[in-house]
Amino acid sequence: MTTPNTFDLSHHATDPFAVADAAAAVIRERTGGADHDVALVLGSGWGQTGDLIGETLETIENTDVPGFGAAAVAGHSGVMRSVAIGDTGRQALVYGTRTHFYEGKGVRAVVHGVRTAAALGCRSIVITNGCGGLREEWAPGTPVLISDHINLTAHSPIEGANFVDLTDVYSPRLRALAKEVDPGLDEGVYVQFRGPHYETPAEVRMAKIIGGDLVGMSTSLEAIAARQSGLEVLGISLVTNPAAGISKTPLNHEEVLEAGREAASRCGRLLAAVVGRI
Ligand code: 8IG
Repeated sequence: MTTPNTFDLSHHATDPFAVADAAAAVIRERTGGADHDVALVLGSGWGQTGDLIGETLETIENTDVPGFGAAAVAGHSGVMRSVAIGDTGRQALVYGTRTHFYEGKGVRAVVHGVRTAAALGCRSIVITNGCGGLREEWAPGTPVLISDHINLTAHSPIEGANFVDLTDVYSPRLRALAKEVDPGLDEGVYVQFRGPHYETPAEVRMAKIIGGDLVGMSTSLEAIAARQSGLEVLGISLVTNPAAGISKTPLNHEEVLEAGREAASRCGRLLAAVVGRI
């Protein structure tokens, strides 16, 4: 026998996929073994939209599920729900909140919901967020399909030499489906900053120069993890405010919540229709 290794670098002592399996097992048990083939992450402004997908069959406190924590953002809900998808007989797993990278819990915590969805058997995931818009024509309350992203966190959810292809992170098939449902939808490139502070006007100008249309603090790390797990990804941003320097007024979180309330019906109908046909 070798000497016990007392120098336990605990981060590597845990397998994040094993924790996702444990989480999926709890969700499966709480939902009577139901099949879930799509998951949704409801970001800022999207909180009420889950109800339009269908009847909530089960509500599970995040804190009851291995690896999940309570909601850290005002307006987010610290529960996940199993929702009937219309009358299709299928169910969606709807996360009422997410862990943000800026919480400092590490990237594994950020993508745990995505990995749990994959462990549960989901084939696709709809990742939503509230964000700042770089195009003046996108008034607060405009939903925009994410066509691609620029990850400025300098982190990846993938550990080790696993070179995941990100050519079509945001599924062209699902974007086309969303446009069939709502032909007025625009597309844009999402730039993930670390946050939790908003950008300076100079950073917003930079985001535009490097090809961005939307700025936010989530989604791209989750989308990368989803692709690693083979999930098809639909990303939708709700422009809740013009990014700093695009408008004259300072940013505040109340404006974000208000834009969400106003856009709830368009966004809810969009999510419900897409999930019903996914
Ligand atoms: I809601 O303007 C929301 N989230 N980084 N910038 C960034 N994140 C956001 C913004 C924004 N609005």
